[in-house]
Amino acid sequence: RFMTDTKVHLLDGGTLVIDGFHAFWNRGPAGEVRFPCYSVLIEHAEGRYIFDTGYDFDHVMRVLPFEKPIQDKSQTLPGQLAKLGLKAGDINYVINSHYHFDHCGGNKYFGAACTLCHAKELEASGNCQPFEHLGYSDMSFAPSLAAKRGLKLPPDPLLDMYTPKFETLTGDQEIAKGLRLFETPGHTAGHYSLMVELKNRRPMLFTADACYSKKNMDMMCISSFHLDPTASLASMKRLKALAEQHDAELFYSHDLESFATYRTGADFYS
Ligand code: 5PN
Ligand code: ZN
Ligand code: ZN
Repeated sequence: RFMTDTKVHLLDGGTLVIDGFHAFWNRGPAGEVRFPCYSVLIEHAEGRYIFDTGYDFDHVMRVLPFEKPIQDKSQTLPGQLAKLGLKAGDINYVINSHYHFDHCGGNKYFGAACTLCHAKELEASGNCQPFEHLGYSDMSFAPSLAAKRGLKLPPDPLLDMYTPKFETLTGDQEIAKGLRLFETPGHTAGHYSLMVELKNRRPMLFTADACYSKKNMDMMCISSFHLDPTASLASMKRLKALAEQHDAELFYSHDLESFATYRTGADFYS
């Protein structure tokens, strides 16, 4: 590949609903909170990376219809990539922050890519706690682990030809120049957040589910569905410290108000 400045595109993956007591643990208030899911495409001199792959509409309708997914065809990963003149086969690396269904639902499009994640996360997804089963309900990203858990995947032509190659990591890692993964465990066992350095602006720090929204950060209130509340809070504090140390801008995983201010579609960060 020829040298180019790194570009970041945010790929809109639609929205879901959770209860206020899940969005703001032990605080609420109760009531529907609709939030966005999105993927991050990084065009880098060393390859094309996608950080998280959103949710699969059919999976959510089958397993968690109460989360009321709204996702049109243009909000699938093939739809979002097509807007940029790209196909799934153009992606070299998939990075998963963690393996909850709303972050790995589109992995199955990327059979040609190398899949990066924390070693502990891959282990946890194949051997999770009983209260984590809903979070780790979409095992299509790793058909062999699904089989190990005794989960039968619904028929899907995409999966017939899908044998993902995983590369697991531990600790903080610079996976490519200016592309850094930071361990932020607690929400799950092996959760990573991602910092991207760019030429023309402050670094972008993608919290993923270590912090759902700005309001969670401002209130130091964790969201629900966590493995370890104490570790979750420590990771939120770590993200705040990292943002200060690197003068980075925080990008939250599930924040409708913030997402409305993010660049999407053909617009990008560089
Ligand atoms: C959006 C959402 N809904 C349910 C769960 C869950 O059970 O674990 C993680 C999660 C979610 O991110
Ligand atoms: Zn999650
Ligand atoms: Zn999530």
